[in-house]
Amino acid sequence: MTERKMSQLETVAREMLLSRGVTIDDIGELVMYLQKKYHPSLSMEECVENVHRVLTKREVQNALITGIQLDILAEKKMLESPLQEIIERDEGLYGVDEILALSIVNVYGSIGFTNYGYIDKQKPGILLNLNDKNSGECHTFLDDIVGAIAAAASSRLAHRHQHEENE
Ligand SMILES: [Ca+2]
Repeated sequence: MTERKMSQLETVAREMLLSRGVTIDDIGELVMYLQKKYHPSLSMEECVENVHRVLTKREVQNALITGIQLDILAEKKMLESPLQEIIERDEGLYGVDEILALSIVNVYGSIGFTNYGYIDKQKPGILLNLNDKNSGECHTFLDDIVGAIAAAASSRLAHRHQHEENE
């Protein structure tokens, strides 16, 4: 990645992501999972580069710091009822975690939405760990955000490949 000055918001968002056990490589692997069937020669480096690019977007950073903060507060049992119980139990009908993640999904066009739906059903790699309900951790928001970042990075990658083919 070329040198550039990272905003404080981006630095914090990246630190929060790491502190919750999710690396850029973990998300890169999800991108590989989504895209390898379309681009057989795809490298892990290219997947990771696209994840880095997604993380430079302000709407992505905002979703990250908001979602992770709510997960942490739920883990510490610091939210008020009934939100505490809803987030702690990851109640299926809540849906705000998915809505927050949608602000990320379409940053690079609508195929992000298809990728997001697919990866949310399959739950490969890090998404399986984040969905482990016996871990004592709460990742009600983070699992959707991570899936959405991977979906957006996949869209970005697919768009760029399309441009290369048309040239
Ligand atoms: Ca969730």
